[in-house]
Amino acid sequence: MKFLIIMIVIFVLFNIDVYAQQNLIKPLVIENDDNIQKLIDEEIVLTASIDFTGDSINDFICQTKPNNNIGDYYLEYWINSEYKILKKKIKYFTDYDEYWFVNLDNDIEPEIFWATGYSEGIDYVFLDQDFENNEDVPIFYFNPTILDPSKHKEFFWGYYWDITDLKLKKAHNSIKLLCSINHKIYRYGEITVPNSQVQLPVVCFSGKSTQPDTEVEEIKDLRWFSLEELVNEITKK
Ligand SMILES: [Ca+2]
Ligand SMILES: [Ca+2]
Repeated sequence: MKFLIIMIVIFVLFNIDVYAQQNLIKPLVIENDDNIQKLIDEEIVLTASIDFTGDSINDFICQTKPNNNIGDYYLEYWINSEYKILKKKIKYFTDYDEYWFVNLDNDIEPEIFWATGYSEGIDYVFLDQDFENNEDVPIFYFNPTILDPSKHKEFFWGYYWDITDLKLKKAHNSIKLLCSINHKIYRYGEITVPNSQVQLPVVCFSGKSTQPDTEVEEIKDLRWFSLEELVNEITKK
């Protein structure tokens, strides 16, 4: 009985739903498609499938072969399910470049959770897709942490390879993220701290830490924020 009560409290506190859908969706590598190759002059080396438009039909992201004359970057084409090129991105080679999709607001297009950088420092950022201007615009940079209620220690550093999902709550037409803007985390290394932000907030993920001894500084006042509420709190006035 005591165990049951503890589990209920944990589920309520951390919004864990045993039947919950996965919030973070990763593109799935698929075979190259001749219809796509016909659209693009460059040679396609990798095609992934994901619904990045939010209409529940999978779209395509294609990496092309780097041009030897250019060297340090390649082109990435974002093509919708009707074989229309919606975005063409220049991608520079970095040590880390991983992204997931998750809808964080009331428009149907998913936002991008992007982990990128070098061994000296990894940036964690949410991006808003802007198809009209052919770009992905940073919404905010943050400190990722993993909440693991099964361990004594509550918070672990959220290396992207340890993250399994984002702590998200969907209620009353709003989507909320579990975050803290009251913490003592100081990041060493070469990371991006945008001028527009007063701080890098803590954003909570689920997952399992492979480096549980990595110290995470004090984090207080976890709260559910909508994207708008959080951006408003951390933007320089
Ligand atoms: Ca789609
Ligand atoms: Ca959205």
